[in-house]
Amino acid sequence: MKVYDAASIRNVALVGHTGSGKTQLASAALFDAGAVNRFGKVDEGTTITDFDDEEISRKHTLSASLAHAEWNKCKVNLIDTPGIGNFFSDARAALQVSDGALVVVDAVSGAMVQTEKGWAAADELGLPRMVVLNRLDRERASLDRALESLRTSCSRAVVPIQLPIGAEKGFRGVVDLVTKKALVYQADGSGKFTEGPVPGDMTAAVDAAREALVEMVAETDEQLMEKFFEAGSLTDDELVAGLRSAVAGAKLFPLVCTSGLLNIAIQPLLDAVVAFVPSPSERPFNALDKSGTPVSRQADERATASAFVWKTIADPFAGRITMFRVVSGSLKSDSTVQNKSKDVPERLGHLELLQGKTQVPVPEIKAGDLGAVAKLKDTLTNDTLGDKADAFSYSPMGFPEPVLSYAIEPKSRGDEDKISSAMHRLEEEDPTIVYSRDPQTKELLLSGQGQVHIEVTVAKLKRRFGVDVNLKPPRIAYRETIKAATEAHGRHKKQTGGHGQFGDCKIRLEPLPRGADFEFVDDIFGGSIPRQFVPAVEKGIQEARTRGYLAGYPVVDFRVTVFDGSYHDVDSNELSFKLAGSLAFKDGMSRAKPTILEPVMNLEVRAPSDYAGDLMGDLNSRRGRIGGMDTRGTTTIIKAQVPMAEILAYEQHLTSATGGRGSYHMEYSHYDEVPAHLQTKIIAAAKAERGGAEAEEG
Ligand SMILES: Nc1nc2c(ncn2[C@@H]2O[C@H](COP(=O)(O)OP(=O)(O)OP(=O)(O)O)[C@@H](O)[C@H]2O)c(=O)[nH]1
Ligand SMILES: [Mg+2]
Repeated sequence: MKVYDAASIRNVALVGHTGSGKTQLASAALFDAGAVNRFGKVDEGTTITDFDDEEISRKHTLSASLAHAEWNKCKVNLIDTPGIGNFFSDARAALQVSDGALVVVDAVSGAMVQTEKGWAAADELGLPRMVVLNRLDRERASLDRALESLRTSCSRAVVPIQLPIGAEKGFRGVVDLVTKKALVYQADGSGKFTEGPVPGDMTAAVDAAREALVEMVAETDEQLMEKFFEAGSLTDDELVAGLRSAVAGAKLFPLVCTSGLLNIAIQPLLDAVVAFVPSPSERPFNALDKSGTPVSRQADERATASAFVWKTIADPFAGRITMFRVVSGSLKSDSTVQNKSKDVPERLGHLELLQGKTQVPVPEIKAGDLGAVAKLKDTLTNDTLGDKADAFSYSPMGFPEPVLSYAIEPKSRGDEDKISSAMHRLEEEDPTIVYSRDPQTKELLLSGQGQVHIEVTVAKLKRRFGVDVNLKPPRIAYRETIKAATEAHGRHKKQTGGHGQFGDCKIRLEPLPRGADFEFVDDIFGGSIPRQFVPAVEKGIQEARTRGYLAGYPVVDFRVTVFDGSYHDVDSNELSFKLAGSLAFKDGMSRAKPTILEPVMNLEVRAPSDYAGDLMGDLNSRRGRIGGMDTRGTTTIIKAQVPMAEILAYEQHLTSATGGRGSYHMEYSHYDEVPAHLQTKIIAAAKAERGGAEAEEG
């Protein structure tokens, strides 16, 4: 394997809506460039980048993966990313280590939710972009319609640099608007084509599109603008150079036309990547110095070595696989580097280049290139590897908090320990899942970005780590509280010969603001309860409040003040005062207007505006409170607060209601009171459950 310097590397991430054909496109590119000798198909499970069992069986990319090919003397690193919204953070991470994004768009549907999301993420990073208008061989595919949707939802600066030859089933190739050459393909998957003049019936369209391109390029640069006005046009060289710097500055986004499945017009796409996407040597990488001030690092081969870890894979056999971008210097196999984020040394074994799942060992990886290494000890995603003496680290990426939790339970008893070690490793691989134990219900909880995400994680647990679990319907963590202040009395007395028991206390209960949890105040004067027994009263109340009063959920946001009581010289002891506390609590709760609280979520829904009315109606019926509505192009964004209990299955609803064109984001907001008629149901359900449990115990 050759070693490439930064100027001869192109790092591009393929992003876009699920089903737009990213994986198929990567497969065609690798085949046409001769990196592999078989044209892999998504539908046959034979692509390089969808290699995971789960990806093959679902026919969707679930995790970003890396492949590479040599094209026009450059090493093109392709990162194929998931288009399903639940896995977006992996696409986001891929963009972080790329110098350009290939935004892949289905020519039938045009811009979709994940197109926009990918676009926005690239925008935030100031990343150069090209649009790949794919699946042009399909019925109802249209450059004009797709371009219009891209211009409204992504950017007005999307500009075709090719026109398609033939339409739908008859799509055969492209005319290059710069060179005015036509490439006509065999459309048999071989990727073979012949070059010729512009077909006669296309000359007018080609001239008009070329003129539009020239004008848009000229508008990005004053000097070019002047030349354009003087000469009435631009030379090919001026056009290419102008386009190159406009792309690098994210001022223009060239659009190319392809069919990944029929292997049409992939070579000109690769040509455009090499010609227009900047090399790592032109894009400094953001870092933070010791004081947290932003600094940037050049892809300078002679500088000290440093690398940014953008992804970790939990492989049950190979252990941890760490994927990184060498930002500066050169990383060497069998060397020791410093993990700057954790301030510990790391021993590097064999460095590897990745071709999907295939690992190719190499002696070194230079600045600007992407690679991997297995079995690092302490290094995880977001860490910086580098020189001990250097005082900077690369800016870490943010990951979204989970929005949904499911209780899981091992299918076979005794698998709990296995679950926890496997989950720990999956958490390293996927920072958007959280594994925990519910403090109230004691159940094991798996939290993630949505139902598909949870299902895929559970499937990984099984396939990779041999742990089979049942997914239970998610449980709502209700709480109880009080709405009125009251005084209460509890007395525990037992005198049946021998040693008796005596404890007696008077308490006051008062509501506290939401989130205050619990306060205990000792207001005993004159020793009506001996000092040493006051903690027992508190303990009794604490235990009683975690058991709940109405429906077994913990009672929160209230204060208890113990202000009086009495004792017996011989019979009083800790246990008696604990019981007295618990009795006083129950007595107080009966008058303190107890009520049930539920978690409420902040919800943001995006969908084509046609669906807005229906979606709002649906949210109302889910007890949602609409907080605002906004339109962006043809998309409507609805913001609402909805009780968690009402949107557990929202994902399926949204998908079916919008034909997959809607997306949502959800996060915890606050606790709010449950309406009375629903409280009755919750209490009845709890009673039924407890009845069962008590019968079992008895
Ligand atoms: N007709 C036609 N079908 C295509 C083309 N490209 C991809 N497909 C098919 O579209 C489906 C989705 O293709 P993928 O490459 O898996 O799409 P993706 O963008 O990677 O999807 P995710 O991995 O879910 O994000 C597969 O059945 C492909 O065979 C194309 O150019 N023309
Ligand atoms: Mg894919």
